[in-house]
Amino acid sequence: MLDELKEAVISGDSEKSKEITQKLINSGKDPGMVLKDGLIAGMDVVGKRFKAYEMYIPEVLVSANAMKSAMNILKPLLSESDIPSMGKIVMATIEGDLHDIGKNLVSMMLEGAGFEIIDLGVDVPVIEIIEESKKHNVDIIGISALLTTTMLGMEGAIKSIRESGISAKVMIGGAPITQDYADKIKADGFAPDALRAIDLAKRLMSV
Ligand code: B1M
Repeated sequence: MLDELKEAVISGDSEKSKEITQKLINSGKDPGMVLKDGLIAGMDVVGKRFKAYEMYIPEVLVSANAMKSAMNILKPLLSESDIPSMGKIVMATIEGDLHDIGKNLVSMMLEGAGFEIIDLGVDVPVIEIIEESKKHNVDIIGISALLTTTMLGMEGAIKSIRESGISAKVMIGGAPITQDYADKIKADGFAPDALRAIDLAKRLMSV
């Protein structure tokens, strides 16, 4: 049945993924195993297909939703140690910017890959990013910007984050951002899409 769950995630069937997850739990399966070998395994395939241009953003979102709805069943049953934690990430859309579709997609994919996400939402002042990062002792701070105007605020945000003494790595993304810009403002990393954001976050955790 774990394979069926994996397939339900891949095909983005929320009802089926909830139903199978519930059945697996009722039959006594370990919630950690359901998460790892069903949901995360499914999102892994989605990630690979997205990278190979065999799946597109709307389909990835639907799969991520199927995973999320099954997660609602599993979460109360999982102990801290069952939840694979690749690292803790604060995610935010920069101050002045209300775009969150890309950020949410990146957050969902990172969650699917095993990262713990603290999502601060949109239009987030850097002071809030700093306070929340300290509070949760995060490994990575992820900042998204979709406007060429708000993108410019990233430089000051990174400066303030560094000055606050936080050692978390800063990754940035969003349609107007380029690797050159990320290098210029001394971000630790840039990812052009949600899949590469996973690779980047994994890399940042290992340096
Ligand atoms: Co706005 N908007 N918008 N908008 N909007 C753009 C960005 C724009 C390019 C449209 C255009 O003119 N062609 C333009 C910006 C122009 C510019 O800056 N040069 C624009 C504008 C001008 C505006 C307003 C100013 C319009 C107005 O009011 N006059 C206004 C600004 C409001 C504000 O933010 N203060 C505005 C408002 C809105 C809506 C609210 C209507 C809505 C947002 C709804 C929402 O997000 N909840 C909206 C939308 C939907 C868009 C477009 C059409 C689509 C953006 C999107 O969701 N893309 C957009 C045009 C476009 O991009 N084609 C546009 C899909 C999403 C999955 O991609 O966000 O790039 P994206 O995320 C990708 C990657 O960039 C990366 O991974 C994601 C997945 O692969 N990524 C990261 C993103 N964040 C990352 C973080 C990472 C790593 C990777 O690490 C932390």
